Amino acid sequence: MDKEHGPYSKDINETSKNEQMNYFRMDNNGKTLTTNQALPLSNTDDSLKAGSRGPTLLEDFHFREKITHFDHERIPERVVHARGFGVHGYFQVYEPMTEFTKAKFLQDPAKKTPVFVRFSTVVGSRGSADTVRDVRGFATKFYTEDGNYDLVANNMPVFFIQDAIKFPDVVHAIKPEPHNEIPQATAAHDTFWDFVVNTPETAHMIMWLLSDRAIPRSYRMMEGFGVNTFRFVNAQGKARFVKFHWKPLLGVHSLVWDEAQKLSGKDPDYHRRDIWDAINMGEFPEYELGVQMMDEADEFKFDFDILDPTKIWPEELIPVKKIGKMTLSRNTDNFFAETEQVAFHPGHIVPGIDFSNDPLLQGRLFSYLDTQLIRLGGPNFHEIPVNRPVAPVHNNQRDGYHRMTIDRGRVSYYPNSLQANTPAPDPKNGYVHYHEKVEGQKIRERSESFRDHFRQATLFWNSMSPPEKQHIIDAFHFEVGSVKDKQIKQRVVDMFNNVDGQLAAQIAVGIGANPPAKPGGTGVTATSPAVSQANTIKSARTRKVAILAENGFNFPEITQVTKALTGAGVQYEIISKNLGMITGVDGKQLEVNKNFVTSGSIMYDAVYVTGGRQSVDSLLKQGDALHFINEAFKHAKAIGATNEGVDLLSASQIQGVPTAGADTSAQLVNEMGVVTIKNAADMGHFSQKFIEAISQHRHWIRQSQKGFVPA
Ligand code: HDE
Repeated sequence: MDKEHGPYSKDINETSKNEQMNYFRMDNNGKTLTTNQALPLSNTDDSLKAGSRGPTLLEDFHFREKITHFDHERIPERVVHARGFGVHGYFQVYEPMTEFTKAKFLQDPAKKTPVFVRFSTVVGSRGSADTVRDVRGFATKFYTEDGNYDLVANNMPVFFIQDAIKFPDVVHAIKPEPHNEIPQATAAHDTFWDFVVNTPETAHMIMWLLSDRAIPRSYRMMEGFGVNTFRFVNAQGKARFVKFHWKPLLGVHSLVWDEAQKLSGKDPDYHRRDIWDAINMGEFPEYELGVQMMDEADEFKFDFDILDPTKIWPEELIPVKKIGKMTLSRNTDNFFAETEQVAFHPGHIVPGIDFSNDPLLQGRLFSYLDTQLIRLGGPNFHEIPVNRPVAPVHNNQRDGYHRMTIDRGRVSYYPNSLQANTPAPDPKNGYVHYHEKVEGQKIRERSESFRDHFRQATLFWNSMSPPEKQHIIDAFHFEVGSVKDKQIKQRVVDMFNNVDGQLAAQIAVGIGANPPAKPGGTGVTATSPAVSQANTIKSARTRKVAILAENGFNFPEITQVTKALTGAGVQYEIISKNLGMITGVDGKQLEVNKNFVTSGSIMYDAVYVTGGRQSVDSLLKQGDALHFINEAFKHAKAIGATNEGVDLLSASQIQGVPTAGADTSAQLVNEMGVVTIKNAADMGHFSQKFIEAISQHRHWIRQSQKGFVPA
């Protein structure tokens, strides 16, 4: 930032957005209390009254200012994506993308472009829970030298509808029902499924929505998809169609439904807390930016329309080229100022990136600017610190609510001679819309090529691993099982019979509907392995282990294990009956992080029970400790126990899984993600296998072993 450009800068780098925001930061610590006019105040506890027991006087300007400001503290919440969480970071391209696009932030691998990302749920209101079944928003603002570029993405690659004119309908149908505002933050009610059965184009998206993708483990473990088809344009004016992807380096992982529901009560802030803590600990979330590119000549070579937002471009047909990496490295200072006021818009574009005729995208280009005008109170929302480009802004737009820029001079029009005809357009470097030839009849009609609604839904279904398929069926049972209208339920079965006959039959069983009269399907047998989470990156890094211990634990044993966990980037917390300190057999103490009342297995990726006779005997007497094990087992999480700790597993409902026996050998037993060892002083082998089990995320094999999953 320099004097000439004020809070703007020509030089965009990793810290330039942060420096710009320094112009607006305020520290109140140690300061005298003032009014908004900077009048120092002597009292803010008593209103001005006629006598200490008398009426309040209208003269009390401080009371009026304080209360009026408070009365106006809320702005309208976003009509969709109301609940969100924002973080700062930066983006770096891997190699110059000159061949494909002239976008400046995609040219120089040495350059770090600042970004702000807001993750969100779609349906719930601002105060709803993080872990509900829903699509997640994944919106990124790049503060580039050519101005702000917004990639306003979701964590699913397709959408409910093909044309933006239906957006108010789908949103009205999924939001709480209007007569009683029930239910909150869920699609599991009549109006939504009524819309679905009357709108077959939703079929593919419904498959994604009922899959594990809709209950992510973490914002750090989610993919992002631009959904709509865009264009890359290079300096020679050559264009290619492009789809954008974010690929998390930690892989794509999900919660299980039972866990997600419980978390909604125990920790409704689970996802925001997770990313907030990770960034504060220096475990910066990273995502690679991927692009699928298609020559314009290939536009009609596929059995789907590449402009149809209910279709993926299967990665096996059109590979994703990873072109750069985003690192999220800084939390916000103030939720309202940054996360609530950030304004995304797919029309915030830079030279080198352009639109396609995808009818959903075309409609989005209208909606986002419109919504910011009402939400942020006028046309100057681009001046709010988080929305300000870092690159300088010069134009003849003036005035309006909350204008902050003090434009100098007489000229606010173009052309002019009083200011040498500036600010002037730049025909060479300025944005030029791609010269696409467009002709057609004015018509309200859907293209024939948009008519196939089921083939890719079948492709998705075919691509799921057995546990993923089971989760989808369970989700149908819950969602459609919550619908009261019997006809709608039956029509769900009939609609999804178009996708797969077996799927429809299994849906029918759980919701009290008739199986399809004739097994249906599309005949598609292909799969797209890239859409299954079974094939994702597995890592124990940043996973969180609950360690159960009481007084009388074995200190050297627990320290060996915790050292190994830390070495692998795994976090842990000590859980005990009471908060405070616990004392080991040798008198050494450890601080308890959480007790059973303030925690639950659902908040962790794995559980470890450490040895020590007295500690384990005490745990054995606590239903909470046994519940911890049973629940973690049911949710398919890694469980580890050493020496006497194994006794707690034997007393739990998971006795069916082999654990280390009481004989004298220090044999390690590793079965279905349950890792145990007895009679061992060296925890090296155990720690290694336990960390491996954590990195597997979940051990679905337990679910396929009948009888192993406690009810
Ligand atoms: Fe949005 N969408 N959307 N959307 N969308 C909004 O803008 C809209 C669509 C997405 O964290 C709204 O500022 C229409 C697809 C995200 O602030 C609104 C259509 C995708 C966010 C709006 C769509 C998205 C929004 C509400 C066409 C994935 C949150 C508040 C049918 C690519 C951004 C706001 C944030 C927000 C309209 C469909 C992603 C009303 C008309 C497809 C991540 O303008």
